[in-house]
Amino acid sequence: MAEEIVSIEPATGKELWRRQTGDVAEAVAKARAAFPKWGSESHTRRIELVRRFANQVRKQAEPFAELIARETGKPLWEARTEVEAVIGKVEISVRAYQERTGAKKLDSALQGSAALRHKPHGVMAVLGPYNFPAHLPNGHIVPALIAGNTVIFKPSEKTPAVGDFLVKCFHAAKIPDGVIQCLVGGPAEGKSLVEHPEVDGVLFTGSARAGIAINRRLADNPGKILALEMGGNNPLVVLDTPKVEDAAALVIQSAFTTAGQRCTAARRLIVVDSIFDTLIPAVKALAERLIVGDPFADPQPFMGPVIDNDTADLLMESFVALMSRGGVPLLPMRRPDDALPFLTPSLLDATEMAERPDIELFGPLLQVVRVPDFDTAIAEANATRYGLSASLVGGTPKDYDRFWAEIRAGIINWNRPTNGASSAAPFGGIGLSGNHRPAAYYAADYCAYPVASTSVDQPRASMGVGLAEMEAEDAKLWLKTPPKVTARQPPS
Ligand code: UN1
Repeated sequence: MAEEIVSIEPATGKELWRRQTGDVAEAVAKARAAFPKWGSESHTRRIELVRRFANQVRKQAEPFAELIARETGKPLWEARTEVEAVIGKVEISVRAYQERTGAKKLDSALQGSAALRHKPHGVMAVLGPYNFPAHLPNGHIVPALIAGNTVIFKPSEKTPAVGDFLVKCFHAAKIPDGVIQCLVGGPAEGKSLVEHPEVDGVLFTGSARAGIAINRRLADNPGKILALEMGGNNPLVVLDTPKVEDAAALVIQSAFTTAGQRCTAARRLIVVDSIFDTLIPAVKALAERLIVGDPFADPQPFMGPVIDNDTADLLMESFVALMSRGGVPLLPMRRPDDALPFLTPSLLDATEMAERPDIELFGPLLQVVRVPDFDTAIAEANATRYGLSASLVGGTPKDYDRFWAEIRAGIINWNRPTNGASSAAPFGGIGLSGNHRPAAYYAADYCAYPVASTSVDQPRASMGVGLAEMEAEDAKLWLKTPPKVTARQPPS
């Protein structure tokens, strides 16, 4: 019997939405059946349709933002920025398709013409996260559709209502039902979608643990395209700066936006000794002033709850576990109501901790490390298996040059937050953060495969070398009906 997925509003604990889990085999058959027609539509037509989708989203921007705020708990002001990002993704993806995967004629030493063009893979499965339940999957869906793939989108089981709304906007734009589908489900549906032999590609955004499991599942299937956008244990390094308040604001934005539920959130604040005693009190003072509250509260909060009670439990336990390993609480994590997942921003000094666990703690928990100098700061920042984002705050242009050169990450900023990465740039990381298939501007690359062709209007060939002499009798026959080819030297 099919199970039900029930979505709970984190801020109230009330049920928001429920639906039976979808049928994977049925969805794949439908996507497969829709592929030949969609894949052979002209690019112009597909682009026209995704632009119509952007218009549909624009028309329903406010109810969409409200649903995102309700289902994720993020403040309404932030949910509105997510809807804007969904709309903005369309033009960025149109441009990216043309610039990265368009068609071009190649200069060729061969006779005839040579061309580079791209083809869609076929049926793509998109597995979405809950922190940006519309924008991040949309960043795979739109490029996949433009390239000519059909798509089955399985939203996170924590944010299925937003997934369903998003897909309805594609259908309202008259993109056929089989071309983009929303498959409601949990890990079991995700697993069978990934493994289904008729699924040609898997585009995943989520935790490293889940991404590694998918990678393992596809080990015998190297032909399936797999894009993994995973997490980070992102460092923010602070050097001397006269602008301490600004530095503190950058720390807060990096660590606590979306209640710390960004893959690019700063998890580790690495501060040189000379500014530590000035910066940390400023960060602490600002963190204490952050309003944590209901997504619809007026005035608006800075951050809402984390996604659910299990996540809140895990984060509270992690804070205590870090303390038991020698972490010193600078600002303890609090949970004002045990029945709801609201958490206050927290800071913990991890300098004296014996072994700092290199894991992604997906919430408002920032670990601080005090270092004597820039050398140690860089070594500390690189002491991770992840490599998504990193920022340097303060210092000189020369310091940033060095930081950029020595830090191992896919996003390296100066005097800017670790998060809020531009959709117009490639978005991905190294190590446990991804598998070298960055999304956003580079999503076009994994949504189509290149095909190189050379062509001439008639068959024209002859053997220039390596033929045995003909027997005399054969030669006579040959002379009666001479072939219409002229001997040519092979090209040098
Ligand atoms: C973030 O930096 O918090 O379009 C996420 C994209 C990126 C996502 C950024 N702009 O995929």
